[in-house]
Amino acid sequence: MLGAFANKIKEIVKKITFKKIDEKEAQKILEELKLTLLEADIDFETVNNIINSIKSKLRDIPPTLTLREYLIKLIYDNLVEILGKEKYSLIGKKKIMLVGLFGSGKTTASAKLANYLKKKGLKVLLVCLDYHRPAAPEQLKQLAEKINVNYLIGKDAYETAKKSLELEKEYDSIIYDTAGRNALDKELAQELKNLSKIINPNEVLLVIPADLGKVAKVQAQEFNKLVGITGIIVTKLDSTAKAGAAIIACSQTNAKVKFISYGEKIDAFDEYDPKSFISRILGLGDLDSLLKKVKETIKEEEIKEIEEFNFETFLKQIEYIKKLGSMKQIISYLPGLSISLPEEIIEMQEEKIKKWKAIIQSMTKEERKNPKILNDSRIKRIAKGSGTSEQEVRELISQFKKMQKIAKMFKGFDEKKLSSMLQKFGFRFKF
Ligand SMILES: Nc1nc2c(ncn2[C@@H]2O[C@H](COP(=O)(O)OP(=O)(O)O)[C@@H](O)[C@H]2O)c(=O)[nH]1
Ligand SMILES: [Mg+2]
Repeated sequence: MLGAFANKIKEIVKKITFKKIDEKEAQKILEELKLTLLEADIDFETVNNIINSIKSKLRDIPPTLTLREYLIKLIYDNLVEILGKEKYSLIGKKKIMLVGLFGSGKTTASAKLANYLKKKGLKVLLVCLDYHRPAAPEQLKQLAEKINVNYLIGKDAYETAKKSLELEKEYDSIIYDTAGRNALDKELAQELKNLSKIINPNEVLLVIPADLGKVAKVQAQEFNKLVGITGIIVTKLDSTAKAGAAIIACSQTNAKVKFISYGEKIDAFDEYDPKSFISRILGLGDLDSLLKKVKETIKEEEIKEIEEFNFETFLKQIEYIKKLGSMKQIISYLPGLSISLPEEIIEMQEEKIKKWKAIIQSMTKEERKNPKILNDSRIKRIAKGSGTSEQEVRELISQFKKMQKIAKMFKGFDEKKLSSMLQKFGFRFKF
């Protein structure tokens, strides 16, 4: 729905979320982001500032965040910055005039806006100021009746505008639907200027269809020069691939996007909330759920990193088991698997773990990784080095072998399923 820009941003975010990245990779990703922003027609200086600011902040990652989490957060924050920070409210704005070219969606948006304000509990009047197209007043009338909102239709635009002012006290909000042309010609320009003088609106909202893409910026600037627009309604977000570019283009003008329309239905209309819009662009929900996703992925990777079962990981795993209390219960949850863990390991004393640590530390790296090579003379040497008896070393090797057998059984099991199941018990265990 949001077009090429959104797709590219989504790709970038996915790269960070689901793949391991280092600092070098982060720099590459930032170059990609830079190109994407430039392609969306955001001016060079803004883009450079954003990228440089992210780069310099990346040198100082907060201790509670990983590089990935921080990078996502920085990109998110900067997109919010580009697209406008504030959620907008029209409440309290009495006279609202909608302007825009023919077919941009003014009449539809007028009704949608009226409905939106009505739902907020305001008394709204819809005023037709388009008498160029014979069918225009009828269109407004039908829409107004559909949403059950009062409307004012007269003979011509100026007379109707003046008449509406007499009704001002009776309403919380008056919405003016004006005429459009195919282009912003002299006649339309003059009419809008005159109407604006009569009404003296609190808000002038420019209606721009999203399929204009980047051109939206120029149109916003032209209308702004003419009648001084205070905001933009971007319509037809549902029917174009250029929507992302249009929103960005509009956000680059002084008048910010205030509402979005994304369908023919009356309630396919909303306040433009940059944060939720960016969430949609990123495709992964809001920042919090995004960061949660990153965290989960990182956890999975950490688990994968626990190496093959050998003495190096043996101690780590014993400590996990101890923390868990009893493996038996977990194992009983695993379908088609009934094994029992050596009681000695479950009920092991701290004292013993300390001794085992000493023994393992006295092994060479090779011995730890490949316990098969532990012959009599090696065992003798290890016992001496760790201040334990040969029997204690043999006992450890025997326990290790038992664990290794279990590890092998688990290996045939779907590893991903197993570790995610174990994770549910707060247990990081990987055979
Ligand atoms: N798909 C879609 N169509 C829209 C949207 N807004 C307006 N339209 C349609 O666009 C056409 C022109 O709308 P209209 O309000 O008459 O434009 P106006 O000439 O500016 O008053 C109509 O057929 C509307 O139903 C929208 O957000 N999405
Ligand atoms: Mg119209």
